[in-house]
Amino acid sequence: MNTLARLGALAGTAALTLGLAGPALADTFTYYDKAGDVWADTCTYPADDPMADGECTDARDSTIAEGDVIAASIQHNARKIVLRVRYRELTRDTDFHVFLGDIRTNEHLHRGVAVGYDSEEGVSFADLFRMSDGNDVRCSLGRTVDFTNNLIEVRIPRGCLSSPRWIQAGMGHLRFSETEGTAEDGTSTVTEATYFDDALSGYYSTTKMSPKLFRN
Ligand SMILES: [Ca+2]
Repeated sequence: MNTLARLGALAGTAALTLGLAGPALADTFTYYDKAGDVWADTCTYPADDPMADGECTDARDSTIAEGDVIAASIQHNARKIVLRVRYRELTRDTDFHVFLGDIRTNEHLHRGVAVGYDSEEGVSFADLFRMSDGNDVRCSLGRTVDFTNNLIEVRIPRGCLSSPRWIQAGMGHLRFSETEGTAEDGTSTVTEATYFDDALSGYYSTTKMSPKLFRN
C-alpha cells in the first residue's frame, strides 16, 4: 500500500483519487471498504409450503466473510476500464454469486456489468447491459474470478462505452443461497438468503458512485 492509500485508509472514509501524471498511467480510484458490513436478507419457510409466511430477517451481519468486499479499485486507462474488488473470502461454493458494476459516462451512457458464477450449476457469465432496459450490449469483456487471492476483476474495452472522456462507477457483490434445515417441531424448512455488500459504502442495495475518472 502506498502512502496516499494508507492515509486514505486511516481517514475512515478511505476514499481517494490517484490522478497519476503521465500519459501511460491510468486514472484510478481506490476505496477500502469496511469488513463485516455484509447485509443479509433471510426468510425461512416450511419445506412443504413455500407460499407460507416465512420468518424473515434483514440485518447487517458482521460474521459473514464470504463476498465481503474489503478493497475496490476503478481504473480508466487509454484502452479499458478495469473494475476490481478484493474480498475477505471468495469461495467456490454452491451459492449463486454476482459481481455487479454500474458505470456512467460523460455522454450519459448508463451501463451495468455483471459477472456471475455458480459452481454447482457450472454457470458463469460476464455481461455488459443497458441499465434502462437490461438489454445486452455486445462487448468482449475480460474477467478474472480468483478464489486463491479472493479477487474479481472485469475489464471493459473503452470502445464498448463509446470511448468516454470520463466515467463514474460503482460496484457491489450479491450472493444467493438456499439451505435446508429443521424447525423446533421437527419439520423440514428451507431458508433463502440474499447477501449484499456495496463496494464503495456501507449502504444496502444502493451502489455508491466513484468520482469522475478521466482517461489519461
Ligand atoms: Ca465490506
